[in-house]
Amino acid sequence: MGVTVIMFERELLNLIATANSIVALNGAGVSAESGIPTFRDALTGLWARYNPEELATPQAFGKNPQLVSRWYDQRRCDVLKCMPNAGHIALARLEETCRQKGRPFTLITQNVDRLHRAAGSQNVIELHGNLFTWRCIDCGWEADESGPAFDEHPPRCECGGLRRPGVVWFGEALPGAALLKAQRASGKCALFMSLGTSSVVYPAAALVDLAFENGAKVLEINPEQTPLSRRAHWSLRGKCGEILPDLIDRAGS
Ligand code: BV8
Ligand code: ZN
Repeated sequence: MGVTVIMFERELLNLIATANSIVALNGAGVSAESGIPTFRDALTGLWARYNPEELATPQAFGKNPQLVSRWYDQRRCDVLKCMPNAGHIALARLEETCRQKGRPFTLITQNVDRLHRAAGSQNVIELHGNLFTWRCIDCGWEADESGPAFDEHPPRCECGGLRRPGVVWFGEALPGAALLKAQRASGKCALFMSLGTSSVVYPAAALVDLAFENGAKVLEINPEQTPLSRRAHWSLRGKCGEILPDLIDRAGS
């Protein structure tokens, strides 16, 4: 496992074990150890010449629906072959322990791969949608697509409209109810864990401010420094799939 033995401060372990409310905000780094490229490096191979922020927009879909549909369908099929990793499983375990003790635990994810659900997490807020829900841009048709790759791009609806992935593109509003639920939980928690995210995509990256304002303690886990690192009470350099199971075990929660 190669986990650097990190002397978790007693206070952090105690907080995980007793905090009356915990929020975890996850980014692509949590799924990296399941073999899913993080958002910044999602563009490998044939996609290398594109910038994700250019492909993940309504304008890109309007301009080149075939290309954008192909990219999302490729990611959907790639994710179908992936399994939750030890980080996802540790978070599902923490949620269950908190539930048994009547302590609210809210998992907010920016990820679109649904691996938290696959790991058994129940209370998951998907801020940016997911790769599996596709909808018609004209008639509102919507369905979960977990089958093989589409044979036409973009898939065409019976009404003649084009079908798009149910993700939130740059420039699109996040689902109102999901964002409100995430903001409420972040503003009330005693411990906010920022896990595997570059903390640069908004408004998700602003949730931690609500936690700080409420006097919460903030933990970050990321192999790299982020704009949050200096502000967090604990910023652990390492992989979620390695640190989270160890941390949650030691907290005995
Ligand atoms: C909106 C779905 C307005 C699509 C995604 C201020 C306020 C509001 C908006 C803005 C603002 N400033 C700028 C904006 C605009 C924009 C934005 O934030 N731009 C950024 C780039 C500056 N925000 C928006 O457009 C949002 N919409 O605000 O609309 C509005 C309001 C009303 C009406 C109309 C409009 C929409 C944002 C959502 C975009 N969609 N995803 C898709 O997936 O294709 S975001 C995308 O980035 C993914 O969801 C991804 O999860 C997310 C965030 O990135 P990360 O998860 O952090 O991933 P990243 O690759 O960046 O980093 C991975 C990290 O993991 C790294 O730090 C790495 O070190 C670490 N790591 C790697 N391995 C591991 C690890 N960590 C731990 N363990 C490991 N093993
Ligand atoms: Zn339709």
